[in-house]
Amino acid sequence: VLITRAVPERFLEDLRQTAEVTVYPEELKPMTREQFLDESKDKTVVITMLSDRVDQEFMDHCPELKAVINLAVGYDNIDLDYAAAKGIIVCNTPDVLTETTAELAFTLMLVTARRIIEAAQMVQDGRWIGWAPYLMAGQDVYGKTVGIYGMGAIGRAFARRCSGFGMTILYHNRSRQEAAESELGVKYADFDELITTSDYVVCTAPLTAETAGKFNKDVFSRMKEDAIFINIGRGGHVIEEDLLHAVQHREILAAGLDVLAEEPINKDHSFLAEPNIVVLPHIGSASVETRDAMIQLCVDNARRIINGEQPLTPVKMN
Ligand code: 8YV
Repeated sequence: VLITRAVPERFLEDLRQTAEVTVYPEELKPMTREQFLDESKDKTVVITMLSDRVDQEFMDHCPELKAVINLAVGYDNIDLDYAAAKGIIVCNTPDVLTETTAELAFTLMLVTARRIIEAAQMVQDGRWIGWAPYLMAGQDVYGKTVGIYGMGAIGRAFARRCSGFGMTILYHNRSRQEAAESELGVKYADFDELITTSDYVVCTAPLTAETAGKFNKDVFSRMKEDAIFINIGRGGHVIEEDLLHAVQHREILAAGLDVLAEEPINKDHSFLAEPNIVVLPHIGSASVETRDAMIQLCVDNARRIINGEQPLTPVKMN
């Protein structure tokens, strides 16, 4: 088994009883493509991160490969069709990160609405010299309309939090979610209604060919001018220059982004010069409890596959 990023040794004790385990020692730095190819070529199972591209070249390069286990619920870094064609199992980490990721989405909504980063920065910079009625005045979240794009597990967990804030909750999803409608009181909207009537538009969807570039110039220009756009799905849903233009030209009020098209970004990225764009370093599922659970789930999947048992969380192949 290869694990492509450093994880605490305590998770590996059981796995080491059944398999030879190699752990890439870096915590933050991804493997280079060459290292990834080279280290994986004789492995049976590879535990991957989103930054590891599991494509045809990779799978052809690893003749022993039985399974790829992604430390994430998303798996847009993996060519699923090719894995299916080669009989390679793909696993992910659903469920264990749902609440934590919904919590981060809600945090981003509050933080952008109430200008928390800007306000804290003002104090830190010594620019807080007095009180004024509209000093760092943001806008309310309570009682507003939220439009959730993607009503999967994270979308539903996010909707539950919105009900506590007395919000009108719209959602758009490729299929209607009747159970969520009756349980959570959310209302299905077509995409156009979602973007034109919501005060907060929140993207929680997985990235697919269908959703790539979905949030573009035309969409931002049709949002309310006080709308705030939140993205905790994937950066690929957004045409970033269109979002920048929309915020700069006040077509929408602000954006809170946990995910970007290319990650990481450096400090010269044009988003960072905009006080109304808050960027986080992809920390949706980053609580210690959740990361522990995700790592444990990956390791349990690996052990079961090595022992010839059914994995716990295989991704459905078409
Ligand atoms: C991952 C994520 O934890 O689960 C996902 O799809 O985006 C995050 O929760 C992170 O990207 C590490 O791979």
